[in-house]
Amino acid sequence: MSTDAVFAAALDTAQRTVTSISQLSTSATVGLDTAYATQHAVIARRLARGELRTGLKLGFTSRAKAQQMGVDDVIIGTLTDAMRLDDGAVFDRRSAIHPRVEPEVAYLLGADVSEGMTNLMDAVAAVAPALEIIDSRYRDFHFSLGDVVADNASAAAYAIGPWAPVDRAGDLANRAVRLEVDGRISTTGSTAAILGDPARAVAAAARLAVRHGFTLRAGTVLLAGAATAAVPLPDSGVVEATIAGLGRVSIRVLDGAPDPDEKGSR
Ligand code: 0L1
Ligand code: MG
Repeated sequence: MSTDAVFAAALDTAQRTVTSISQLSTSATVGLDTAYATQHAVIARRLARGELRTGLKLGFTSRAKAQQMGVDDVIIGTLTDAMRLDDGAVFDRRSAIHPRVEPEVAYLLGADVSEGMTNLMDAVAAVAPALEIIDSRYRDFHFSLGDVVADNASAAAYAIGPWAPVDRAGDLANRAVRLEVDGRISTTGSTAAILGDPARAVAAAARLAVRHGFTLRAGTVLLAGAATAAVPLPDSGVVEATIAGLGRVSIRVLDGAPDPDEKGSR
């Protein structure tokens, strides 16, 4: 087996068995090419089990987080339908190792993004508030840049609030963001933390897509990045993100299997 296939098998097993593993980089050099090849192999395993691609996510879009990690560029990961939660749906805390949650801005592409496009925002149809649950498969959330890229940018689950047509949503460069747990403010921030303006996420994703073998097609959801630091997911409770003038989105966290009749739950 190739190195990326071996790494992918370890990460895939860690995710499915909800068991953390050691960093790949403790025993090997994990450069960006190997890391993205591993991520693609992890996703190929998920697709082979019947999952469908739904979108892409960016990570390290805030200067503070990038500096904290000692990196100077954003990273990209893949979303699938198995990670998607309906707005208000239940997330089973036991399906993740040490989950954290982030309030984000999501874009929906209405057209394919092609290399010749001058204004990439022309490809965006709608925008929405979103929640992302991240869950590093590495012990104690410790990783190198290569480790986290290989681990699909820690992607675990996401929920999207009501979509607004992008031309009606207005300028999202500096909107207040609030994350609440059971109605109590957990953290606050601004959409400006996302690349200075979340609208820059589409161009960033397009650049990374060309370099690392992703495609931005019509229907793709793009999680633009976190507007605040990630917060540990509570064992139970309602987690809600609000973006001023855009709307809100929530999930209900349960420490156990949700009622199987509950739509959009996992
Ligand atoms: O979505 C994110 O910003 C996470 C990127 C990966 C880094 C992390 O797990 O904190
Ligand atoms: Mg995120």
